[in-house]
Amino acid sequence: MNKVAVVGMGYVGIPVAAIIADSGISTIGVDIDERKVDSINSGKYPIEGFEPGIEELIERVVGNGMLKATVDYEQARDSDIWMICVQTPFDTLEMRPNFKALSGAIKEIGSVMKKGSVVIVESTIPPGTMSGDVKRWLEEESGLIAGEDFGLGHCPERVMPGRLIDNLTSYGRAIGGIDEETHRVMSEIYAKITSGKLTKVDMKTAEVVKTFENTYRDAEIAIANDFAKYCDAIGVDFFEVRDMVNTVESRNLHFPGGGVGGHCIPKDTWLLAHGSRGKYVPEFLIKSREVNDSMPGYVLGLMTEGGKRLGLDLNNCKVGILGLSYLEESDDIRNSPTLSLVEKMEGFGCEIIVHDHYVDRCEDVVLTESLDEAIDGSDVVIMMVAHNLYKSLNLSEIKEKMRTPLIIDARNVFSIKDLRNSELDYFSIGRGNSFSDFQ
Ligand code: SAJ
Repeated sequence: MNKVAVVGMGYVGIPVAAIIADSGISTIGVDIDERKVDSINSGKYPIEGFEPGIEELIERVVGNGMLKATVDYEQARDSDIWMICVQTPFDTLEMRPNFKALSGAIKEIGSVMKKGSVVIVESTIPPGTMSGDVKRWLEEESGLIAGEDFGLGHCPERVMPGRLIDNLTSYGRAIGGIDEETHRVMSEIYAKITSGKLTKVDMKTAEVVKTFENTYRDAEIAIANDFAKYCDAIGVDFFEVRDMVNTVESRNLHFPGGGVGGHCIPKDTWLLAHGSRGKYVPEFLIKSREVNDSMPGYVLGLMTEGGKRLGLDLNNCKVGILGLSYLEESDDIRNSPTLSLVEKMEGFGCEIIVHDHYVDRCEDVVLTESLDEAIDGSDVVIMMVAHNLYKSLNLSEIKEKMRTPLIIDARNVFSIKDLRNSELDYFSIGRGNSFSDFQ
């Protein structure tokens, strides 16, 4: 194979393209966002957040000409392999996948792809999508037949923010090919990307591997959230319990928190449920999703309970929320629990200021990069993301700056000991601290 095209220059597509280019294969990254294309072509990684090794890798492969990016699919016309790494969100209002990016990419590819090429989807999709929509769109657009004139495959991405290159080059992969020839080509290219085990399966099995992988995590987090609510209700410290339960090697209780965000976990349960096309409804998994979606509301409940106990008029107070991104040390605000919390607070008349030093713009909130602006004169400070910066905050200094000393720690950023010594009034999710802790 002489040339690979990777469509979708996001946090999945960029390292995929760069690692293939670094293996000595001429690679072209395609994206509709000119800003990203220009950034990559200048040897820069266009996404914020901490990604070890990515800057040097891009600089090297762009510098030696093995990787270039473009907005023009024509420039990738002679690619032997197409890899699609675009987002596949789920529309929870319409209760169906939003395939705008996927269908757009596939139709563009269909209009230029050459006979004998192989199209591989890395994006997470409902089981049955490859042999359904994807195959149909490609055949309609190209006039070619999948499995005869071109290869078709699904190799779900498994990268995790903060560990992109490490994951990509070490994790095993499900190689879901339409036929033996596609399996051969996929095995050859993925052997250049990862040292992990490559397992040949059919396309639907590969689709299920990925949706199960994330739905499983969603359910694990929901268990932690439900346990934490239980512990709060009866005055037990969930984290103390968690440490003891997890001493059993087959247990792995996760962490409770103010919600489950990102563009993977919150949607993959719905993609999985959609994929069974009514033949089976995974009720437990859907309930887990609902538990996780309830957490921003739970944070709001702690705030209103605390405000009531302190005689706060929540219609005339200032709330400082620390953390907007969905995950610590990230700038990604997709499905951010903080956005859900702010939306739920719209009914109140309070002033809300959101701080996040990783996020430089968001139209939906009043955003500041100044911690003082978020904390000074506030009646409530809500810790929604465990950014490292927040872990070094001094609680006594916070108390001095606040008008009313109410802290809601939704990410267990502060130790209970420090909170107790701070003379602040507080709630931490799962710490079982009823208001008897208030001085
Ligand atoms: N979260 C909790 N409690 C936990 C873990 C996470 O509330 O114990 C929250 C986070 O705060 C965040 C959300 O869940 O809002 C998702 O966090 P995540 O750590 O799952 O990170 P993601 O969304 O980047 O998930 C990705 C997924 N990787 C892929 O889809 C390829 C997931 O499968 C990985 O397990 C996860 O990274 C990872 O382990 O880092």
